Amino acid sequence: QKVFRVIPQNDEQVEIINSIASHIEVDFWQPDSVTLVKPKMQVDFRVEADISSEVGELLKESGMEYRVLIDNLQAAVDAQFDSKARATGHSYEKYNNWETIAAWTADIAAQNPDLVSHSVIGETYEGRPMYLLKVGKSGANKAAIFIDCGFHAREWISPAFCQWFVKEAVGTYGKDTTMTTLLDSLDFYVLPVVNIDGYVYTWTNVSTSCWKCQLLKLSLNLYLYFTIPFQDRMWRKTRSKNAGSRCLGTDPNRNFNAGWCSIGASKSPCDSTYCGSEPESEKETKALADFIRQHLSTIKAYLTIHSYSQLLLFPYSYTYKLPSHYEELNSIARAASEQLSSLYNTKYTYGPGATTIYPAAGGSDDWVYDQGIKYAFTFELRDTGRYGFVLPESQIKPTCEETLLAVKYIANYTLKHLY
Ligand code: 0X9
Ligand code: ZN
Ligand code: ZN
Repeated sequence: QKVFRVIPQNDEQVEIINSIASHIEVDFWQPDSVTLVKPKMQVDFRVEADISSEVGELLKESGMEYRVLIDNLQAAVDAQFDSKARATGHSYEKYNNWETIAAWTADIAAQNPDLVSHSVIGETYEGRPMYLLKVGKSGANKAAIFIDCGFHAREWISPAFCQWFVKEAVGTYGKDTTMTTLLDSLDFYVLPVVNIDGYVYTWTNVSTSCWKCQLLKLSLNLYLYFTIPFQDRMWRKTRSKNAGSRCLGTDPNRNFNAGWCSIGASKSPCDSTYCGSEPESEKETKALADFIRQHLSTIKAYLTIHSYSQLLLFPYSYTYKLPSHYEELNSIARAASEQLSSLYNTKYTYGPGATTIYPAAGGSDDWVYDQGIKYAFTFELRDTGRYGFVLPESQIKPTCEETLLAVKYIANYTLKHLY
């Protein structure tokens, strides 16, 4: 399979991308759905290897310049496990499967009883407990910061960051003055994986040795409908059943009650940005929203970690209207991006979601902001498309270290500007 990057210059070229997507199986990486493609926008999508030359031809004929971003996705998927520390069990510099992450939440709490506690905020569609870690020195009525990871199943670097954050918190408390102050005065609620069922699904059949595709290739028609080998690793949504459809899952970041399904989201269950049957239709988003509603008086900042494209976004995404705290949010985002870049010179773009990435309703950041949590940010971590969702494990450490600087900046700012 290959990943293409094109920048359609006009509506006509957008139309061509639409027609390619309606004739063959195309997986949109950025934006996440064909309906979001607009002129002048950078578009990354994945197609099967055996039709990729035709796709290339077609793009060329229509005068669209393109780049092959990933020439061999299988090689990139294999290369994501390039960490030297290949031991079994948990590692902060590896992608850990759900079982390992679940065990880690219990272990880290047991090993740091004065700093970390462990609870369950709900259950996923498939019945997995949603573990939440509370990190901070115990104290009376502390303000809190909520951080979640793993909304979108294929964005593996995101859960890796939540684990990294907790490790750094417990490992540098009492050594790093900023971290010590933060944990003395604030609590961090860390939800390491929101969409656990989806995450588990991306771990199944990672290296399908493709006897199924061989069978399916016998019938070209069928083959175009089922892309067996990588679809699993590239899954985005939850895994819930949809009434009246064979397609599974809802996009959890289109499922919140913030301009729900009005823009940049799909009403059809087969799309990767399906908004669900109603706001909070998913058990996972409902559990998250319930927890936040119950802790509205203490939660002062909300950070949700996604990938990829190196962006720091804030409200709104469901409307082009600027949030009332635009100036403050923009300057926080600028300073946090500067902090992040200071380590490895990684360039981040920041701004309101609607203009910086694309308008898309039903996101958790917008919902939380409208609930009165002023400091609401979405991170889109590394990279800008070289590896996309299959970021090699060797980049976990640098990605998490630089992101930590931005997160500490926002946390410290929040602490100094409690409201
Ligand atoms: O589209 C999304 O949900 C996020 N990008 S991703 O590529 N990780 O899927 C961006 C979310 C920005 N915020 C809202 N749309 N509310
Ligand atoms: Zn995402
Ligand atoms: Zn460190």
